[in-house]
Amino acid sequence: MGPRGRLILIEGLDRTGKSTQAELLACELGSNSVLLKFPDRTTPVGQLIDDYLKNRHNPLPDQAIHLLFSANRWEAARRIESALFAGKHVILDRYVYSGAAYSCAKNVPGMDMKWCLDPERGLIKPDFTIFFMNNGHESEQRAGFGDERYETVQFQDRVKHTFLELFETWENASYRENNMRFLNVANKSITEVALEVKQIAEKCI
Ligand code: T5A
Ligand code: NA
Repeated sequence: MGPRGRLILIEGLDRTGKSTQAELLACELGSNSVLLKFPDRTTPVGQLIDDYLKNRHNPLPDQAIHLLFSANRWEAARRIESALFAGKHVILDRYVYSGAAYSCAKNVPGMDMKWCLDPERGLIKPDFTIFFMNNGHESEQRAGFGDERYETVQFQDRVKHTFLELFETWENASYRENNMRFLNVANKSITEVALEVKQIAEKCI
């Protein structure tokens, strides 16, 4: 059996170019890689999530949508593990950190960070996480911002804060130092970001 592949996560705020870059990285790595995007809107669970995000009047309780996002990752868990053990690199476009950060940022009583992270326990941990940030409110200028449920400037500010708190409290200093990179994508072209992502990924592979 050859070496296990690496699990590389691209995380970050809305409209920072995660999907664009995850696809470019998967292309770069070629047939030796698999790309998975969360939420995966193609599964039955993913279709419920898609409706919730697109329809602001969807009355699903916050707890229920949170668990659906998590279930959507569990649906893919075996696929991820078998790809890794077949020696393929797996690129993830969002994962458990998005799951906890968005739900927690809603400030719903009882849905604290621990509650939000509990359903994610047991999912395989990324070998490397690249977190996309920008300066303040650039995301709202990007195509499509505002189309979906969580895309307001105020909520995105809270999400950013919650992501940082999550990394600070739930990841140890060693993981933050050795297995994470915060990438400021502000005012950088798609090609510039792609080059940085490629360099980071090459080191971790
Ligand atoms: N969510 C998600 C949860 O609440 N819980 C969870 O567990 C998970 C997994 C949908 C929502 O669900 C929440 C988070 C979200 O609010 P999604 O399906 O990932 O999540 O969201 P998407 O609709 O895919 O959009 P994103 O906000 O994630 O956008 P991306 O992927 O960051 O950005 P991308 O690549 O689609 O680019 C957006 C636009 O910007 C342009 C692109 O061409 C595109 O038009 N662009 C650039 N323009 C200029 N310069 C650059 N460097 C650019 N890079 C991209
Ligand atoms: Na995306």
